[in-house]
Amino acid sequence: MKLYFAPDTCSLSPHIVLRELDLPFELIRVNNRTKRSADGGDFYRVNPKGYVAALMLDDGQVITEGTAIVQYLADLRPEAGLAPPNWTFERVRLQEWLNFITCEIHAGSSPLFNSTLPEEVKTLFRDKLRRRLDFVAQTLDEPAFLLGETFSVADAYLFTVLRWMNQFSIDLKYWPSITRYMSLISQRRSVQTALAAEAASQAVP
Ligand SMILES: N[C@@H](CCC(=O)N[C@@H](CS)C(=O)NCC(=O)O)C(=O)O
Repeated sequence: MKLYFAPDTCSLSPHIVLRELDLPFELIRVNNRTKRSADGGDFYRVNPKGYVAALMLDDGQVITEGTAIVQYLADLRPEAGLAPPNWTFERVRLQEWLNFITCEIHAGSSPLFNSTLPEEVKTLFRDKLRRRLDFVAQTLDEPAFLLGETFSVADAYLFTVLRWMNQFSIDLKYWPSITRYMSLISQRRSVQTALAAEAASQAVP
């Protein structure tokens, strides 16, 4: 398998999951501006939508959309317990979280990366994000992880998007349960090796 990624973006989530599962994969860096990938190609040929993450399987099929990729990966090694089995109510809870993270936090963050957006508009998006984080913080008051006592693919994704908040002047220290959570997740071997591999990767022109 090949994971097409760009450092510090949402592709960190499937990257962490690949390392949690100890699956063999190749990490291919993408330049999100030029849309060239480190394997010499036009990234639009891999993902016509032009964004990371994209997972190319050994038979050449490509899966896009982070929430689909992480569930596909978790189901390759169900014994690792990164996603509850399909057709269970717990799986619905996982999907509920993945959808919340992707629509409310990930997509809710996207406008804040736009430096040309007026400050008043950014304030609206920041306030909405803060309300979403209030809800996340309440959930994390009790169990260690989003689904309870064990790490799941939703945690890989939540950790990934929460890392962006500092850039938007949203200080996670405001929510002690989130601060604790970020520290817990950042200590995982999978997270540390994924971040180190991304930092060591060669930039693509
Ligand atoms: N709906 C997609 C969104 C992916 C996405 O937003 N990727 C960003 C990085 S976090 C990207 O590559 N943006 C570059 C672009 O859109 O040109 C998913 O959830 O996987």
